[in-house]
Amino acid sequence: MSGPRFFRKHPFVFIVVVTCVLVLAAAPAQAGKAPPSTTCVPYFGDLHAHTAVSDGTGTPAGAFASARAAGMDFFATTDHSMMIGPQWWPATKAAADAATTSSFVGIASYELGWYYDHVNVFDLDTIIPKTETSQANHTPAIDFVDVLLPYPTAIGQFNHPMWHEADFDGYVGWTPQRDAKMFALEVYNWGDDVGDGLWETWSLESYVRCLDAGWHVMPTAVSDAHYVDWDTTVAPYEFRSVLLAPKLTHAGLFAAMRARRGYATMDKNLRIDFKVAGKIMGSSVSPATRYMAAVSVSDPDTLVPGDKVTKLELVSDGGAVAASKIVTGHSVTWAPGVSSATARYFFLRVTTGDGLTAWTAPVWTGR
Ligand SMILES: [Ca+2]
Ligand SMILES: [Zn+2]
Ligand SMILES: [Zn+2]
Repeated sequence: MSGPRFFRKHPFVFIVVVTCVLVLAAAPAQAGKAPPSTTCVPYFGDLHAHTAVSDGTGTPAGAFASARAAGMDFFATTDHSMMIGPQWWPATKAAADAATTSSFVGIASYELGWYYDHVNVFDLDTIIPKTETSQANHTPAIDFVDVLLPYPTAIGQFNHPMWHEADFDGYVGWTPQRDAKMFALEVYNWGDDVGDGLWETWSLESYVRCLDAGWHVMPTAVSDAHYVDWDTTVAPYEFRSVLLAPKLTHAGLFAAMRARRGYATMDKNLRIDFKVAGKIMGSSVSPATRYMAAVSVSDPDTLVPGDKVTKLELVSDGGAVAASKIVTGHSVTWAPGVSSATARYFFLRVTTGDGLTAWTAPVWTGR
């Protein structure tokens, strides 16, 4: 939800406000797009959904309207690139722009597909042609990322990594150039994961495997909806990808993506502020032997017992829990200190009364 709308509904709830200034300075080569504000707000939305433009139903305009009605701040339609075609892309873009206001951003994006592996591409007006015809087209993550390299603004998200258990072939093939192109990994994909009973374990393992392979990605939670209402009104669906941006605009959200500044949550309005050594999630700090973290988590649904925060975990390399704390409350804080001479990253994992609920982007240690 947007700040103003949130205030109208919950005028007395403290809003976690985080500073962006250092993070924006550290974001790769998009300074021209960075908004002038230095204060970040968490914006809640979805970065993966389909319409009848490809293999879903309904129109992009309908998808944006549905997301808005559900209280989302942004929504991306990501129809399959090989089905959008040149005739649909302008119309999809026009629908996204028409839906965009001061309190909502519609994003026209698309999903590049091979047989197993899919990548959503953001901030690119050109459709990169790709086909998905046979299992023979299954290729390692390397080949996915390389098709983005010629397009300076394009950034990608590793989609549903455990679909067919492919897991992007273990994320082998990291290079700095490829790393700069991939900003996110879907840890929660409603369409593909829920119901198999293993998805939480798989998602955690996949996210850690990707981070351990060197990729700088933030986690996202998406619908991958293929039907009308785009899951936005289906109880108890509350998946949200959260982007910490100074402004609710296309440029502001894309800058947040480039800075890996955000988190994945299965609660529609859980607010997380997570810093290490004074730097916000998505940042890199200088290598050290001791790190101080600062955590603030709050949920405005104070009458919902399941939304109470029950556990906070600081997770590091290999998925190891470096520190944890049992808590209880709809608004909690924590300031753990961790000694390590080898850790390459720390991220926060949040459990609520409903179970494992949210993971943040890491703070990287520069190792
Ligand atoms: Ca909530
Ligand atoms: Zn897909
Ligand atoms: Zn999809």
